[in-house]
Amino acid sequence: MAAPVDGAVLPCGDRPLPLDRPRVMGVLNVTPDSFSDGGQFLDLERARSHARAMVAAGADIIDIGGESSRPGADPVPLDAELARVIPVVEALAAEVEAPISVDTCKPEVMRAAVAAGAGMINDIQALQAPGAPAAAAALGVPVCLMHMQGRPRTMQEAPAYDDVVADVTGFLEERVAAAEAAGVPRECLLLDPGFGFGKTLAHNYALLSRLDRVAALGLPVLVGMSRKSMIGELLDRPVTERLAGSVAAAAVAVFQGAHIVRAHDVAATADAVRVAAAAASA
Ligand code: PT1
Repeated sequence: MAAPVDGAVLPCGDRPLPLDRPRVMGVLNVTPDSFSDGGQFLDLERARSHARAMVAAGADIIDIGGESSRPGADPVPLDAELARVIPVVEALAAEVEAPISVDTCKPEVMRAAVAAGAGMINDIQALQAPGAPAAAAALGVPVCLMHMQGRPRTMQEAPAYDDVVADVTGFLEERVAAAEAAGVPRECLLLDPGFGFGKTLAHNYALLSRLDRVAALGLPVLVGMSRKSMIGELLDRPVTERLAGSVAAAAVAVFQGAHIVRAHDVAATADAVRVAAAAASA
């Protein structure tokens, strides 16, 4: 684990989360077009049972998202996102002990989700939407700032960087400064290099290999590689056959300093990150 955040505790409302060991964030998609669940969890009851199963399998956080961000995905209107996400946040906050994170870029969704019991904001646009920095500052919960080049619909058309590691870390530093300037305390910030978000296969693996540079910024690092193209393209495997590759990537990330791994396959990921953390701290 990266030294600068040892002892950090994420202030997720009434469910503070110590980062003394690597944590697994279980993915709960409530989108009809989600890239690997096929809209299976649109139904509230299924979302609840899936979340409970992830907690039983070792999930430390449940990340609820109502707007798909896989390559090619279209934006979702505010009313549709609220209708998908808020009932699920409300139900889960009442029945699972793990903190609930809301995967959104919209300040209105951030506010409604925290009012419904969410204890963390996961923003793939790193608070670049108008009103998002002020909303995050007022809500007082942890915020994950993620790097993305472009927007989901077109981000994989022609990703280009001078130096992907320097460009991504530079962007994250700038967004940390913007968040702090808006009143978000540093203790509330996490960083994510955004695997698969406007990146070629080579860009993604360069970032994974130099994830220590992101960790060196001194804030907790979150990563999401589960079932993504960076696994599938490398191995020539469809989305249903990416478990071993995803788990390997999670282990590498933790060895390189990641604190939270966002994953679909919670039990396997939880074991892998414990092995990686033991090796990293030996
Ligand atoms: C992520 C992430 C996320 N990923 C954070 N939030 C997604 N903080 C949603 C592909 O290449 O990495 N970090 N929220 C899912 N997005 C994608 C992107 C799914 C790319 C698939 C791909 O296949």
